[in-house]
Amino acid sequence: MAGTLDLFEHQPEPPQPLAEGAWLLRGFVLDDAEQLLTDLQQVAARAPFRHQVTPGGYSMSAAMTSCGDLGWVTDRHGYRYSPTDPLDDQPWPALPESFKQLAARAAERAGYPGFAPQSCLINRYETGARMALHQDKDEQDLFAPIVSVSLGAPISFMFGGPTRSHQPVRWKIEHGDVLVWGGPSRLFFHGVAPLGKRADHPLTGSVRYNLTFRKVR
Ligand code: MD3
Ligand code: FE
Repeated sequence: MAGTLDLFEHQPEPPQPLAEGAWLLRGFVLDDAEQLLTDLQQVAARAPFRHQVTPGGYSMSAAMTSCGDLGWVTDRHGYRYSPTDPLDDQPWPALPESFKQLAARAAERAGYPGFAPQSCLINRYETGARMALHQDKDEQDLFAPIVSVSLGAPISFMFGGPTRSHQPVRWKIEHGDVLVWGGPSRLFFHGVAPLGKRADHPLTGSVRYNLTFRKVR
């Protein structure tokens, strides 16, 4: 028999469709967030956050690092996936067990069973940091979904369409939310509005982290 208090317990929300193949799992990682943040700090202790430079010569406002078999890098020569960290030419830190489990569980919940990421790109946003509208197309496998996990301060996520001319829709994305992108939405334009001055979270202060899990090849 369920006790009265069970009525008030956290119920997992059903996945919310954002576009064909794209799902928002609100609060999906709330129970795992502290473990994920601890493991994230371990990764960053080995492969520090850095502001990478785009081929056009601009320094990115979001600081990044990676873990897994491949990491996403950019410099004057272009965007690519690299098995080693250009800062020390050593392999990236391994994917923490908590990361792997979470990515697979979220993908499965959104209808993509058997997801085994090769790469986790970790973005760190501080006040004013943003990400301009872009497509993710540096991966060879465009059938595998991308799983994105938001931790810390909330942000306004911009979700466009298959071409740059589609007016983006803004979604407020909060700590614990997971987004899964597969099918047609895999190549949709997206970006992040500048992190607000008042953005705040008890676990991270004014910082927001985003993890994106990818199968690359
Ligand atoms: C839609 N990161 O790292 S996550 C990125 O919040 C990136 O740090 C943003 O865009 C961030 O490339 C957005 C949400 C996201 C990630 C991948 C997508 C949305 C996506 C791939 C295809 C379509
Ligand atoms: Fe992206």
